[in-house]
Amino acid sequence: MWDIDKIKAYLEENLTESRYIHTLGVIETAKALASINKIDLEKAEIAALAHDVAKNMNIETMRQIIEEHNIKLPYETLKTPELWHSIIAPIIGEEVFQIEDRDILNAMRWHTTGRENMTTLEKIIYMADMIEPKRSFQGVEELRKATFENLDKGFIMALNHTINYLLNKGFCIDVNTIEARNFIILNNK
Ligand code: DGI
Ligand code: FE
Ligand code: FE
Repeated sequence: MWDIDKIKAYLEENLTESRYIHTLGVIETAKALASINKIDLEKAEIAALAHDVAKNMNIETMRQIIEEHNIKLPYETLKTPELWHSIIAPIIGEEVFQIEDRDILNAMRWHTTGRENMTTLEKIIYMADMIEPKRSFQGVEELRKATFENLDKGFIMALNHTINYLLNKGFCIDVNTIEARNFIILNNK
């Protein structure tokens, strides 16, 4: 079982101050969304607290951890280091924080790209990461409003926003991001 003080101490040691402040914002938003969507508040808090645990980790260290754990990834994920902190997060979650809950570990794992057929907790962490109070980008207010009205509606808007952003920047779009959007637009009634 996790020890929240141990997680906080690890984060204070390993995250920059601005990243820690972002994390506190994600906790606040995740708990609010959890309450609306009838999800366990403590699970939302732990997933939010730990989601960016590897964000400030050295790229070479992350590459090594991925290799050592023999994690099979689509080749575009392997070529996109911005995504690696989400692959490392559940490993630290399990091995260092003793988090055993699969839903929490998966919410940490999929917080950056999303994936097909996400649980409510996974969507909550994805959305809280994007709309926490410190986030400011064009359209964020509309996204906040939609997400608090209906999680899936906000999630579709968020995926559209992310894909548009990546296209405009000329970046590669991860296959999981595409699969997340295909799944939710085809299965959301
Ligand atoms: O870690 P945070 O900054 O809080 O947020 P995040 O985990 O959503 O990471 C954001 C970064 O991930 C940002 O640089 C864009 C990138 N990203 C998200 N989805 C994709 C992606 N980058 C690529 N190339 N492809 C994606 O599908
Ligand atoms: Fe992240
Ligand atoms: Fe984050």
